[in-house]
Amino acid sequence: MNDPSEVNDPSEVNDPSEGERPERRHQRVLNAYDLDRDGSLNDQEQSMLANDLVIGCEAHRERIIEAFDADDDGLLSEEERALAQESIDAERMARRELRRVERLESFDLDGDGELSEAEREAAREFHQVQREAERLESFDLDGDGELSEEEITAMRDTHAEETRERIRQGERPRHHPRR
Ligand SMILES: [Ca+2]
Ligand SMILES: [Ca+2]
Ligand SMILES: [Ca+2]
Repeated sequence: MNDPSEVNDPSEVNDPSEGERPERRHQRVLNAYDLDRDGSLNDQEQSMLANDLVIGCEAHRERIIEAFDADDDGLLSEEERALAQESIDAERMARRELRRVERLESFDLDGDGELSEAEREAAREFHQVQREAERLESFDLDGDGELSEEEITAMRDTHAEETRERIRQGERPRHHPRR
């Protein structure tokens, strides 16, 4: 059933957060901290990113400890750590499975239980149209049906702030919590 050569599930590519392609995520992070918009991170921008990553890692670690420190000693024992990992992995797989099923429900037009190239293409297009509509709804302030330069700038600022906030919350941290 599973083709072993298919390492990445391409149907995941369109999900805006989970399954985001690493290079796109990298670009999003870069954009979020490139405050002067010169396309790269200077020392100040880099240290801001580094700071936020530390804050995020700490937040993530605290959440994990809160959830899995069964004996309340403020540390995760090997056992508690293993349990935490197991539970996180299980949750991730459950989410992935749910997305897969939802996608099949919407886009598996011939009902063969898989997304063909054409069905994937349709899914991609659908998501693109949907994203575009969402953008307009949120950022087309003068309601002329397109995004002016100012509206695009406002949208970028909003997205950048959201990304920075997510990083500070320790969502999708790039490093595992410290041992
Ligand atoms: Ca910069
Ligand atoms: Ca199909
Ligand atoms: Ca507009």
